[in-house]
Amino acid sequence: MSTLIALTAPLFLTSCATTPDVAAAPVAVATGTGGSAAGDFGPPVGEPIDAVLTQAPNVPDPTGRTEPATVVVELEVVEVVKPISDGVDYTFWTFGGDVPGSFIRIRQGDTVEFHLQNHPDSKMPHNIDLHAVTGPGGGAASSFTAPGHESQFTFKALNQGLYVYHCATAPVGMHVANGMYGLILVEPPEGLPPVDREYYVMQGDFYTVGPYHEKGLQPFDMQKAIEENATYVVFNGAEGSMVGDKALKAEVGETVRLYVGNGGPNLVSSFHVIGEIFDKVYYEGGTNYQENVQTTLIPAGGSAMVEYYVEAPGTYILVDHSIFRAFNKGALGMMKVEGDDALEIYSGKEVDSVYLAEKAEPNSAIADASAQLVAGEVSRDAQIAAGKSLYAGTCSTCHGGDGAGIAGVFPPLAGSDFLNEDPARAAGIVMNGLSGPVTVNGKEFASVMPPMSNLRDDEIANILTFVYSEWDNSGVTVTAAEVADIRDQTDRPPGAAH
Ligand code: HEC
Ligand SMILES: [Cu+2]
Repeated sequence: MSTLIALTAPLFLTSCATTPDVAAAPVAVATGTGGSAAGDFGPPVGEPIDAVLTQAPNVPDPTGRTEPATVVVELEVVEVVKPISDGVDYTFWTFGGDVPGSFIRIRQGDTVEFHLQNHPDSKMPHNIDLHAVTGPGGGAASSFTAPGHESQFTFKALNQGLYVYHCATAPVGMHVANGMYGLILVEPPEGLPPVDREYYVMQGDFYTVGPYHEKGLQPFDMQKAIEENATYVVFNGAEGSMVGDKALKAEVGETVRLYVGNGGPNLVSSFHVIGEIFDKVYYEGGTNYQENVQTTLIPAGGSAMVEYYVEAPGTYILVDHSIFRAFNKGALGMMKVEGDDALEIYSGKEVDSVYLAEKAEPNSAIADASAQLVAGEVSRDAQIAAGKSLYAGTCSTCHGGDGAGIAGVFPPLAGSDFLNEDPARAAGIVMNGLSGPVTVNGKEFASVMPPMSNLRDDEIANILTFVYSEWDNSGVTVTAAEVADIRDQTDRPPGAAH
């Protein structure tokens, strides 16, 4: 191991506005190959360059430089309230206004003059630890910044690679849990091989007082965070950040590179794209790559670059393959690929809506109903529209898209005397399941319906209001409050969520 890198100025220990002359300081590197020994460490050439920062999923253009430069990075910490899911708000602490923080792109050998600003409205002091920095604390000691202040420090990027940065102000876990992380790419001197599309995807786990999908502003739950019991696991700061209109895009015949990070604070990501094989994975964000990979591990506080060529059109699903996180905590995104069918490679139907449940399509209807509910009152029309999507994803597998069921196996919901007799009982069945025998329209069923324990009260209310509005059913409206009452009255079966 060659680790003998001597930077003469003690720049990481001081928190001051004057910048020691890092660029001019001699860099002594051990002889050897690779790592920080193989670089382009000449003095910065030309005028200082202002870094272009981007918000996920966008990535700045390649630096395109063949010589090291001084790069000025200005990053502002802002504390913002934003949705983490439909109808669920969270107070994020951000580098640059969004989670993950702004993407920073530099070249190995660059001298980075880093300015960290903390917005005057912030409640907390913050700092930054960049894993791309060689020096104690990765910049943290030099960048402690009170609200309304700015700090400055300078570092030379000795190692190429894709690095996480994060806040390291105590309590560190809490700052990271609130979204304080992002990626900095240090290109190799010759640049990375060109690709057609580059995207920035970063996973994070979040801990809220209310359970998954409980509406309203949700505070951070320290105890859940300590127990690593995540309420949400999401890409790019929110459930649904990359679905529907916001899906990543590519065309058949293009090469795609994803810069994937994991902010944690706790969980390791088993990053996978359903329907694609990674042609190359620069595992752990380093220099070497592995080929033909299905799922790559991304450590908390780590990264990977994954590359693939897209041969067939359709929707590809990005997940954390710890799969409950994808379907029940939010770790699901999409890449939509357009182009001519490649039937010799894949002949089949588009995204399977049964597999993906209500996540298959963008859900403005579900978002709308959630927003109305949070605002005070949700209209019957909004409930029906949301319930329709939820039904398609949750109930149609068994009861059919038309509510007809399957004779002898799944009872009908269309014109069901049993359903129409007692809406409260129907709500109880959805949350707790049902084990036969049960007689519907004169026919006996002796089967088992599992509890739909992923559904919250408002979702059950919307589904039932939809079901009752269709197929000659009674037309009653079921409210979230009514469902909540029923939940309070029933004993929850063991293992049921919520
Ligand atoms: C995995 C298959 C499955 C799914 C998914 C499912 N059900 Fe059922 N459901 C059944 C079965 C089987 C029965 C009959 C159980 C029995 O025999 O006791 C049933 C019975 C019912 C009944 C009472 C009988 C009737 O037809 O009126 C209602 C109401 C009902 N389901 C509603 C729903 C709703 C609403 C959803 C979606 C939230 C749903 N079910 C999802 C399998 C399912
Ligand atoms: Cu912080």
